[in-house]
Amino acid sequence: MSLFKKKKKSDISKYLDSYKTNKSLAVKITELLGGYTDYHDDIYEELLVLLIEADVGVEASEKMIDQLKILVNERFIRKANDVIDLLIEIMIDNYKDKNILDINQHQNKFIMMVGVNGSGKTTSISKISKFYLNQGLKVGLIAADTFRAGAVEQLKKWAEKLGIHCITGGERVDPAAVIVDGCKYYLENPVDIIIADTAGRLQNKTNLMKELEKMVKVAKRTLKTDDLDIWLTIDATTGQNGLSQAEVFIESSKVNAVVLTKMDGTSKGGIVLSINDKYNLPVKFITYGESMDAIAEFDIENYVNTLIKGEF
Ligand SMILES: Nc1nc2c(ncn2[C@@H]2O[C@H](COP(=O)(O)OP(=O)(O)O)[C@@H](O)[C@H]2O)c(=O)[nH]1
Ligand SMILES: [Mg+2]
Repeated sequence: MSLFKKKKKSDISKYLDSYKTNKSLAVKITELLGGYTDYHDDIYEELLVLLIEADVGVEASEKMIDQLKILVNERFIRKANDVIDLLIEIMIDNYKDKNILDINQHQNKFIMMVGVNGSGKTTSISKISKFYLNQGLKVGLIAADTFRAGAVEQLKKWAEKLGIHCITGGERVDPAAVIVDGCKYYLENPVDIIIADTAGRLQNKTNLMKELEKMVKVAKRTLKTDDLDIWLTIDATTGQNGLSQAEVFIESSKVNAVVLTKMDGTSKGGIVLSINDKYNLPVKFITYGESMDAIAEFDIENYVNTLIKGEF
């Protein structure tokens, strides 16, 4: 089997591993629904609490439970298993409805990675680079986190390991200038995908916004395209708190996808549905460990099935 094309089966087992903490949710739902054939309001209330506890978010959970209630009645559903299947169907449909652009079919040229410090930008960039390299694509990096000490070196090291080029401008220089240098370099050299690392400090929100806006503007101008990707890394272990921290990035730049990191940690998993409901953002990749291969393209069907059933 080639390493370059991941088989469905191995993806599934990865998802299973990543979401194993959520098996308890499946068990809890089954236990809750198990003894009933008539689903009254108290049960829906308890189901709502289970979803909120799993990090699905209050609003998204309420919306889904409301839909569930209506459909259980309309379709005369009585068996617990059928209720669970319906909940899965609702979760998948809601996600798909909100993502008109299929991010997995979208061919990207320039990706700017944004997100709070420590959320996993630099590590994810190296994993994503490897993912695309494995598909035979040429990847180039731009080290535009010129703020955090050591950030440029960290990315350079990954680039060396992967055998790819990394444009740097040194530390403490204008990150937009590095972006321009990088885009120019990659225009003149054969590269399919450029990935730019950025600084994630939140201490000065206005500066951060201005800086990100400027980087996007110069990248668009240099590459002569409006079709740029801005991906936001969210640390899954930070749950709803991570989401509110990420809001500043969603406000300041046109984020079009999320890279959900550290799914191997203590994440309760439901966060994907919360991100999607709140911000209409699809999840492009999930990462689940320190190894370079601990990354997978996100698949909503696998995810929801594992979240709710803990199995396939
Ligand atoms: N367990 C685990 N740790 C991760 C994952 N992704 C990143 N990390 C760790 O999180 C820390 C911060 O990552 P880094 O890429 O430097 O974050 P940045 O500040 O956003 O660039 C590092 O110690 C990484 O090894 C992941 O998927 N799982
Ligand atoms: Mg970094």
